[in-house]
Amino acid sequence: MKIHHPAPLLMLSLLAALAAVPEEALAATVPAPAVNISTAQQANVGYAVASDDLLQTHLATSSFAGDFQKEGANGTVAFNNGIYGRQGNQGNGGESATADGSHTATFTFDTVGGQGYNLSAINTYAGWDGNRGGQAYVVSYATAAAPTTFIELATVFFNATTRGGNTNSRVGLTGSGGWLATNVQTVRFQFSNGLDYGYAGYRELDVFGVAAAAPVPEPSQVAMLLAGMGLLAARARRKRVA
Ligand SMILES: [Ca+2]
Ligand SMILES: [Ca+2]
Repeated sequence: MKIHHPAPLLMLSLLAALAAVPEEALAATVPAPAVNISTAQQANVGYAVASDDLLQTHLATSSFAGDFQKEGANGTVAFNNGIYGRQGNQGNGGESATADGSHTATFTFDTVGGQGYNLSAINTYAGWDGNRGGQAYVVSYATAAAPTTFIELATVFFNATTRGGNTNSRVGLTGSGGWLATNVQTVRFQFSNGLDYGYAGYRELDVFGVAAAAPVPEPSQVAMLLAGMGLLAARARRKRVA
């Protein structure tokens, strides 16, 4: 007596069912990061900046391209020293990293935990004694799994219009309904041209987040697969009975 064994047929059916899933549905499981960008500016009053963000607590290395010390500004140290700095004359050692389209700042976090960091927010600040307080940059990140592949997170262009006295600006990036980015090992700022008065005087870059946990299978994907197998098995049973 020939025993009918449905297992190979089941597997083929399952593969066919998976292949039939529309491409849009598969793409939807890996959404592109949606970023909310907020901007603010104020005259003659600085901002409170953080000293406990990832660029101060979990930075391993940083690298820079460009002259960040125009007009005597103190340069790249200003990005992550937890200091906003005083109002008034920003040159001659004042708290600023001057930057425009020929400037890049790259920050790589430590590898404690081995999975990178999940970012919750990035806040950036610029200020000058008039008119260099805007911000323009593209911020990208690379993950722990692909540390040399940069993914663009957001393009910022905030031509702060406060004129007269001291210009101060704040730009805030947050994730729309979740993390800003996950498993991040490196964050890169590529500063842009186009602001009035050319370069801007950046006062601080605050990057917030927590160490990422080891990856686990997506529960929804496992559930879908099990449900699909159950359906096919039930169909096979009905066919055998008929
Ligand atoms: Ca600073
Ligand atoms: Ca900081």
